[in-house]
Amino acid sequence: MPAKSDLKDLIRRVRRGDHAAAARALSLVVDEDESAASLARDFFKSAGSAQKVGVCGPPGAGKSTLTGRLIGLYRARKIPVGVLAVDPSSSLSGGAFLGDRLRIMAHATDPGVFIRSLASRGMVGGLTHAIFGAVHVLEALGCAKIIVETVGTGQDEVEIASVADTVLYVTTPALGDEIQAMKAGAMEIGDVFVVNKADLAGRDKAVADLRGALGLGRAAGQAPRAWEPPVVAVSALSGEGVEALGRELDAHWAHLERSGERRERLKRQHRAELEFWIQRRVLKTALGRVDEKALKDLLSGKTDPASLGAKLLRKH
Ligand SMILES: Nc1nc2c(ncn2[C@@H]2O[C@H](COP(=O)(O)OP(=O)(O)OP(=O)(O)O)[C@@H](O)[C@H]2O)c(=O)[nH]1
Ligand SMILES: [Mg+2]
Repeated sequence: MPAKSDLKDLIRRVRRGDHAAAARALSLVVDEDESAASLARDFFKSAGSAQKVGVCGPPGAGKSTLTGRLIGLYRARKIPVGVLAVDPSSSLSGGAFLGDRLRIMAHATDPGVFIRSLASRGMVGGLTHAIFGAVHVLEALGCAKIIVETVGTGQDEVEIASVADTVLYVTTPALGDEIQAMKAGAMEIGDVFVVNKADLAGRDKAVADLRGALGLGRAAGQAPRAWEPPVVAVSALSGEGVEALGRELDAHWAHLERSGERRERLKRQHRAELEFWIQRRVLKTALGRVDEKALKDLLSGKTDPASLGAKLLRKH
């Protein structure tokens, strides 16, 4: 565990934009090192300073390739960018991750880009907890845009919505027929939709289908929404449409600010972060109280799981 003065120095270095310090701080925060509490406390002061763009969608849709393009777009504008590649299905940061990282490797030596992978540690809410912590480190580092890429199983999409300000949902023409069957959840959480691989056949139909599906989600007579999620055709491979996508992401950020929704979303994010913290702490504490005696009492019929569970939760 690092000494207190080292931690202060670490915080100072992160705030000056030192990438090596950020990498170290991130490990401490994500691994929940004893010292992480003081780091996390300091970094939280920067919460809300960046636009967090969550990139989700089915496997192979081109999320990583597109993330590489977005990094390029922001860097052309000299904006410091943070990238978190999140893989809830993996407990190791190898394999698929490395593939992903290769695609964004072109930016790895750019001092304005900080890239990090996060893998699940097999705990309830563990990953989301880690994402929040990591995001705050990147905010303290000075990243004005933070891209969080996840693999898209339903559950993770919901989780990304609790972390991101702008949810970018990526699909492709090849997935056209599946748009109808797309989970309602995905439709609801997307702020900007991308039909990627627009260089392939079927792009116009896919865009039209998606637009239709989004329109159908609205009940007749309902007032127009303050934000109509745009559908942008993009080829992450060639770069076509990426500028237009960048404009939509900016427009959404401006909309959030103008409408007051940015604060509402931040509030929601803070609530989720707090809830995950409590969930993990309560679980860890209460489960730690399950001992031999507790099991013996259950075996002998002296008590039952509900009564004992309630008692273990109350115990100080
Ligand atoms: N033709 C075409 N291929 C693309 C495009 N974008 C990505 N690809 C290819 O699609 C494949 C998957 O791309 P990724 O960027 O890894 O997709 P992903 O969504 O990150 O994949 P997972 O992280 O595994 O879910 C790769 O072979 C890419 O080269 C595109 O715009 N057009
Ligand atoms: Mg990927």
